[in-house]
Amino acid sequence: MSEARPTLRVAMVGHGFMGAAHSQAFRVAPRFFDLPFEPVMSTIVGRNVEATTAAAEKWGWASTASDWRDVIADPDIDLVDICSPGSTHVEIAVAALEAGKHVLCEKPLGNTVEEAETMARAAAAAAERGVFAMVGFTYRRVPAITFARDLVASGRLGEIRQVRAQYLQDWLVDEEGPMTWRLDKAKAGSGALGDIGAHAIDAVQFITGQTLDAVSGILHTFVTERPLLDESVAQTSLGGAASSERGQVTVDDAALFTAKLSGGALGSFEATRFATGRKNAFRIEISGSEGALAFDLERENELEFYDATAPATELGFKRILVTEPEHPYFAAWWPTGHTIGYEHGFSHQLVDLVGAIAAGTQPTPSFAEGLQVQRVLDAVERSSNAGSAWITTAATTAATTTSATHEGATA
Ligand code: SOE
Repeated sequence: MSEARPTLRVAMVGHGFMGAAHSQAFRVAPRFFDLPFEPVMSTIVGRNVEATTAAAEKWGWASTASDWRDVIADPDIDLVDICSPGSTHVEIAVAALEAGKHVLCEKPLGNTVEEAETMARAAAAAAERGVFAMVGFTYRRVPAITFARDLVASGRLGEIRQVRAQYLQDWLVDEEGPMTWRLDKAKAGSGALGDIGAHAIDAVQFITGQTLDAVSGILHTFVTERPLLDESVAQTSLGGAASSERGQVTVDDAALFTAKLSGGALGSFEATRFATGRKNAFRIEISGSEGALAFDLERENELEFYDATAPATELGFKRILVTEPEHPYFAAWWPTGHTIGYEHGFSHQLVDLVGAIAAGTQPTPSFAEGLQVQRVLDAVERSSNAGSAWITTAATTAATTTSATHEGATA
């Protein structure tokens, strides 16, 4: 019973979109999954005292703090959950790990490769002491995506030859849509590339088991100035009320790139906030020698599977409803066919994190995996700056353009 479980006392930094998503996971996951620890929602941290207090009351946090250093210094906190903008990740994560707290950190891991390297080093040192860090690529925990990974790993697709990944949103199409921290490079690191392209990179690497080793890309900002937010009006994490002053958009609105994967596959990737009409369409298609898979987050309980070894008369994509108790994570939820939604990935993430902490094993994705995604993001940006030249993502290639692989580059 839950009363008998040891506790895991949590402090969460941030109270925007991700703060809400993580809070509901802390509330719901322990009620549906048999967790080895009972997460306790101890402290929520935010600089705006009024907004933080309101979030604490709404989501059920026991106390508030306005400085993250207070929870690092608090011996009663076991886990620090970082849901604040990318620019804050490195300082908070390193301090928390050094203080012996486990860390869950939203993606992308940092705003630069250097920051991500610092975080990965701190995580490796902490792991030696049984203190663990995980980066929040939550889509890995959508049952259909986990199941896609299982199908690929079991060989059902044969040799993977091509992948196509698109993450399409349209919330910036309105040119008068106001500035948010997500459009400020100093806070967010990059735009569509890091915010949603990072998910595409991680999911493709997770499903295929291959890394993106070289990329050629282009970043573009369609609207370079937007109204500043009116600070006197309450804001939401994705937008708010505009004032008459304008600010500079310093990140990409859209990112397109092609990639060479470590196992020989080719990939095409698109991450955009300008896909008019597409709200949160995260699509992945994997083509192999023996089969293919297709996934769309807007229909996240489904996975399309094409078995190329079937008799010719039966060939065709079949739609699998990934809601059987035998499918990943599903047994803890509803009877077959009773679908789940966006927020469930955050519960699954918590289940896996708590399970790994209890077992004393490294949770995945680790900060090292987060660093690898950061290298890909960095390589895409450098490629775009170099006229779409091919850039390798290996650790030793900072600012290197590989002339041998300079194929099909366009301005
Ligand atoms: C969080 O994981 C996140 O990447 C957000 O930062 C994006 O804005 C959202 O659209 C997808 O999820």
